[in-house]
Amino acid sequence: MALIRAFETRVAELYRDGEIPGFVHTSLGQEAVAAGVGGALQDDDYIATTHRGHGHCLARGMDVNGMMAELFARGEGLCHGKGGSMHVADPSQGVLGANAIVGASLPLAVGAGMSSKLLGQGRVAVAFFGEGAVNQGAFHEAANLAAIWDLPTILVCENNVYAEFSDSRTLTRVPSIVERAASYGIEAAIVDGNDVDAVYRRTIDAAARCRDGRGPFLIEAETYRWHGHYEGDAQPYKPEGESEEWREKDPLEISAARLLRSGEAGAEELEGIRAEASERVESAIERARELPAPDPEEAYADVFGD
Ligand SMILES: Cc1ncc(C[n+]2csc(CCOP(=O)(O)OP(=O)(O)O)c2C)c(N)n1
Ligand SMILES: [Mg+2]
Repeated sequence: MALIRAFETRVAELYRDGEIPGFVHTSLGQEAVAAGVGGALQDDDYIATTHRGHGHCLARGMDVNGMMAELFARGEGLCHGKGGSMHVADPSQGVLGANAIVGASLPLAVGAGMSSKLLGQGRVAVAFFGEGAVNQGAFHEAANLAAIWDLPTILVCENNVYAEFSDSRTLTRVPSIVERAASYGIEAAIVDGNDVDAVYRRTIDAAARCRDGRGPFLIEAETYRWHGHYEGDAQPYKPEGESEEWREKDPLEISAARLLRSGEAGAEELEGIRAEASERVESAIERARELPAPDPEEAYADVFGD
């Protein structure tokens, strides 16, 4: 969570300052979902994520330097600078990619779950998606197939209240994601998405079910995005005081307080974790700044199967 917080905080600043091109959507405030799920998965499991996917990729162990270089559109980035923030991917880490198409993570994770099942691999596939994506056809087709074929797929809905500039509760007559999962016969549970332990425990259970052949599970993680839909969004649609209320439920502070209370960590150790995360991010930024832009000759490499 500390690494995601440091990464996203600096990415927001670098985007504002014009150092990162394209569009950037940060997951500040949602770190516990990424870390709780990421920590519960095994090394060969899959994830497919969204336009707000930096945290999921980092929690999966993706290389910080390669990710930062990708966001800077450098040739040494994980996708050779062609993907950027919204398409960063690393199949070697089981990351099937961030995705600019809302809802597209779902069919990808269902496909990965299907391959795991057919090959008898015991690998679990996670689809991260927002609550807005539940209004897309892709969610419904994917959920139905995952259910009827008992696929080892965990559907992780990050319910962060908003879809672009709308309160998601105004976009459907059935705002409960758990209820919508039930309509496909998929068991589901709501979890406090700002509590990393709760997310972790729920994912451990869901993954065990998947590996036992008991089919998919949906987790609705209730959380909030601290920033706008994209960096630069002035957020006039958020009611006064709402952001402040959610910032009181900072997932990092919740965990820190718990660790201090239980004596599992001391203040110095926690400070050290944050400092190390910042150092890793700063060093990735320095490195990305020095890297050259991709060679124009490379423009058509890796395109259409080349
Ligand atoms: C198929 C498709 N439709 C619409 C969009 C435009 N769009 C981008 S993000 C977004 C809202 C997504 O909301 P949600 O799923 O809740 O994710 P969040 O941004 O809150 O993480 C929309 C409508 C898109 N990228 N793809
Ligand atoms: Mg949302």
